[in-house]
Amino acid sequence: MDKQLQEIRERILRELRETKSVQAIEQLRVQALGKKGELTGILRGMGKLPPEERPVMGQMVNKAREAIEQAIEERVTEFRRKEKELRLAAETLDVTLPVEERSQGAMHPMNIALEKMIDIFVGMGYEVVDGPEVEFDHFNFELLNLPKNHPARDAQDTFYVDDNIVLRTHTSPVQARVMTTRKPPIRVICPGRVYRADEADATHSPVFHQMEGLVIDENITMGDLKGTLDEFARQMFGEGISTRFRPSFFPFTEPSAEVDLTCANCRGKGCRMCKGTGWIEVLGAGMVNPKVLEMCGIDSKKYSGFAFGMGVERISILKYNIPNMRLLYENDLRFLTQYR
Ligand code: 2U9
Repeated sequence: MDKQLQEIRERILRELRETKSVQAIEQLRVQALGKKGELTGILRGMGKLPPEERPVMGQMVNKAREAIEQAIEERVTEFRRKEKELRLAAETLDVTLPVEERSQGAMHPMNIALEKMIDIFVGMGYEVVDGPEVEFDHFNFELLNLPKNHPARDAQDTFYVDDNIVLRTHTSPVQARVMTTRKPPIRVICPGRVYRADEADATHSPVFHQMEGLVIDENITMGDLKGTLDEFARQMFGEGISTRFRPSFFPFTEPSAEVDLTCANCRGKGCRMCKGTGWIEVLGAGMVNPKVLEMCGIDSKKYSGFAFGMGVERISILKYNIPNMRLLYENDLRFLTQYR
């Protein structure tokens, strides 16, 4: 029997050295030491031995078992070590390798400017309100004191869908809708796309963007308008930038003003950008025409209000020194990625 034991021990140890996986080791362990294993078989057969030989054989079997278990443990440890080495090698990250160029997105300068414009007025308590771009003549013109035969309506400026429907020429109809559906106090800004039947050139586009604002309450004065726009100018273009009102006319405001801002380029000293004047015309504003208040169902004896309108392209061009409005629409990444 001890020859058999010797043969089993040597064969198992040899096969162990040739195993290629932990599963193969486990199979070998069961084959040698399991309930039906070869060593277990030897132990079962010891009953046939003379009693005085059994303790010696028992010891030999245990020694063989220990040798096989030791060898198995070493083999498994070796496999685990190799596995860990391979995994670490696979997960190793060489941080010195050059990364492939991943182009990042960038916000469009007009969106950057518009977000800032909105933030400034939301910070002053205004609500952002949106409205339809295909708009009734009624809201786009009539309620804004631009009756049917007014020159501002003629076809060269307006895209007509039909006699009563246009592509909105400003975002004023949104304020008109607000005034016909809400009671004062009203404090809204209305950013959005507007359409003019203009030929596209360096400073005009048939589609452009505006942000208008409207405040209706008791005792609203021109001083409130001036103070509001001064604060907007300061927050948008920096300290020392203020407004200058020049008399003007719009049918929907009375009095009306063209509003200049201190030239951000020369801070008012005079330069090429402001044609030496130190001022740049940026927006329009005025006190809401009482007729407009009345047409929108608001008592002009009790309430007054101011309104302003500015072009988002114009604000962006001034803020970012953009030489030509076309750059805003051509989607040239060399231009757009400057604003990361
Ligand atoms: C209502 C009443 C009054 C909005 C106003 C302007 C002056 C103005 C232009 C500036 C440059 C449009 O982007 S632009 O081309 N806008 O000059 N807009 S007051 O006045 C309103 C609006 C709605 C009910």
